[in-house]
Amino acid sequence: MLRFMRVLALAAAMTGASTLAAQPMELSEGEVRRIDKEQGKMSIRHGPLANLDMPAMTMVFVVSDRAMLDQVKVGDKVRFQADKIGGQYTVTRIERAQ
Ligand SMILES: [Cu+2]
Repeated sequence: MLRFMRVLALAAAMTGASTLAAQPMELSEGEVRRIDKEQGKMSIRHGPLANLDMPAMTMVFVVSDRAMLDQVKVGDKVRFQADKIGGQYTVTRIERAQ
């Protein structure tokens, strides 16, 4: 019985770990269309965003860190992560696609 419980616990731990790993690290594809340094925003043409349940479109995001606005240029293909923070769609991570 004890051994059975251990196997169950291990299985639960492994399932939980793989679910966690699959979600937050996933980056979405996009292309920078506009950068507004005064407002701290950028417009991105993006593919489907699974975590926000959003289809592909071009839209404006705020950025969680204004330094991001200097890390990319208009026309750059990017990989990014976005989340809804305080009711605003926010880029929380962005990198230029290689
Ligand atoms: Cu969108």
